[in-house]
Amino acid sequence: MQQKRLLVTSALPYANGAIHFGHLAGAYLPADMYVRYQRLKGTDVLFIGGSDEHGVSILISAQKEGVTPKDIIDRYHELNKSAFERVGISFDNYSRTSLPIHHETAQEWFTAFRDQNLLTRSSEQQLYDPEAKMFLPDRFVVGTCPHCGYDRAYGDQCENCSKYYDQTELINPRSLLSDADPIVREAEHWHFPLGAFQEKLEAYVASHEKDWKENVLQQVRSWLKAGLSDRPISRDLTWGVKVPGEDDGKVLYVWFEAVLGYISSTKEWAEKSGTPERWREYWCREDTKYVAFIGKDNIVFHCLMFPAMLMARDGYVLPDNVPANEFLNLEGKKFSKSQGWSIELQDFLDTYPADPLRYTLAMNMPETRDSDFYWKDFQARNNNELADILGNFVNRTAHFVDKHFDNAVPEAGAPDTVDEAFLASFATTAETVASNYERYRFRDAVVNTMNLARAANKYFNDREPWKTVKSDRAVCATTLNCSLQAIYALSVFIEPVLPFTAQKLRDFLRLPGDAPLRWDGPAEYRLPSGHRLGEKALLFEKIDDKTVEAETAKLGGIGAHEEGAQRSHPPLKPQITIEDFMRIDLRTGTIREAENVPKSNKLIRIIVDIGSEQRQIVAGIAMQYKPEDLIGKQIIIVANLKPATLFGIESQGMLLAGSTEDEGPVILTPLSVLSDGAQVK
Ligand code: B3M
Ligand code: ZN
Repeated sequence: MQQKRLLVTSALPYANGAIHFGHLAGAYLPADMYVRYQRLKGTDVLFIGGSDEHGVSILISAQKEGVTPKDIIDRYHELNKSAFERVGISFDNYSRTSLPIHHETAQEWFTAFRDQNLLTRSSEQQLYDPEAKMFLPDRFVVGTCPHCGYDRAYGDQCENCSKYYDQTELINPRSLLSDADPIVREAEHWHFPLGAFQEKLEAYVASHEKDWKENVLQQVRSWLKAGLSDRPISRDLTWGVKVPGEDDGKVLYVWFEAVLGYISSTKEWAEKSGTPERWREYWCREDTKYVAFIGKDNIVFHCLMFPAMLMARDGYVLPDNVPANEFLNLEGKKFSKSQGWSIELQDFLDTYPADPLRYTLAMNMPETRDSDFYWKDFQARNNNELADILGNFVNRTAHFVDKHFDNAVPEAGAPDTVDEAFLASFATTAETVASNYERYRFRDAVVNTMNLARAANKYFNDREPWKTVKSDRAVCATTLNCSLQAIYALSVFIEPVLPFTAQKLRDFLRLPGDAPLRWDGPAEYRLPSGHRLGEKALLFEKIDDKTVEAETAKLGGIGAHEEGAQRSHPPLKPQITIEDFMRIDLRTGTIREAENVPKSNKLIRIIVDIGSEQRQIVAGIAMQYKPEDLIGKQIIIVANLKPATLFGIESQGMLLAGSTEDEGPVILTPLSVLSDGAQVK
């Protein structure tokens, strides 16, 4: 099937917080780069986004601040919309799920499913927080994983072993809303028969075995392997899209309606453009290709749940690809607003231009594994790459043409082989970079784009126009002509990653009306001799060490101490007696062996010598420690804990470690070495 048009969506961010670099690098920048590249290719492309304005997290943000959910979503929708604009994310439409058009769309889908007799209404057991007086959503309850014993597992999925389960299966569940013990209560809910789509979804995923990213396939396969089951699609809440035909107080589960937000945003776009039916072209035609950009935590909803819904409706396109990214961290640690370990986009853009940020994030895009933003790296990319290579080449050329050729394109003489090879490299760059974008390899695309700027700089140096201007003016004119052609080529190729700079280059070139703003322009078109150029603009300003040091020092500082931003520790447990404590047998022991537990990214198996015997312990510390660094360390263990089996390995005790929501676990060790087996009291 010949592809006629392209539909691109980016995850709809919850409108209860400001988007940060991590979000940008995950689902927005790659989508925007892809879309800008496709526009240059002449593809009919529509880029859809919007705010996700329902869900419990928004309700909770409102409760915390003592304002209405509407206050929250209005604030963050505007904030994020403008942040996206400032950083150049070129949505064709940025909608909101609180709009009537979305409520109607979501309700229409629900009703259609119900009328098809696809949905079932049945009661299920759910955890209820008697203090907060509400049923607990999966992400607001933690407990011990029923499969691997990890003790901070969420209500839907364990971060340690990646298994899925029902929240009522958690051992020792704790509510994150209050310190009350949750109780199990019955609630009636509508269910979508995801299980009935198992085979169709398997075939769908199998058909993308070659073109989907490995990280995506892995997650999806593990779901399919576990077997899909019916999913509740309603919730007992007051904030959300009302379930049609139900009393107040029942809303559609946020994920069920949020993915439909892509469709309602497209409808809104079609209405605004005066062609209200055109949304169907993008959603209901076989010759549309649909690509959904998301972060890794949204994979299941976009690769299984949403496709099943689209299949059930018939006649809708399915995502052709879901190029989910991993996470971006900040200077080696997770983004955490409450600890001040974050950089807000709006604040950043008040001081720095967008393009160097886009470039830095693209060069560190978490395409296959988690990656980091470092201020030092940002400075180096800006100064040594953008300013010293791209900026320098453009500046030198512009300056030279202005000084010696009256700021017009010099007439090219007969090009020699070097000139020819240089001009021919534009077509090669176009091809290489295009193939990177087509395969969602954003970092490679940018590396190969910059390689042309590198080659251009080298060309300028090798040709030494400052010498030929005196010795052979015709050769000099050819050099400058080719250099200006390269600036035109760059103005096209950098557009996806550096759109603001690309515009500056076009302004400088005062591109003639017939100059194609197209991906294959540089391979075909040449600026005519005698064409007058515009004024050269400063492209990149260097960032000094002091600035970077000050920015780095800010992290974890202000914000961390602001009101309401303190780290929230779990509440203290009820008092115990000394006798209670003495029942716990704590001993010192030295780690003799350590190895990663196969197939787990969190667990390490250690052998600890506690004097009288050796103990095997499985501990969730693999993200923080390498096995080889543990050997020989003296630690403290709970020696009389009933053994438990984790990943098929018996764990005979527990080591002591401290942690918070964002730090650790950090292993606790004696201040000076004792003999092994010493009692700890
Ligand atoms: N708002 C979750 C998130 O931001 C959610 C994405 C919806 S995409 C339809 O991670
Ligand atoms: Zn687990």
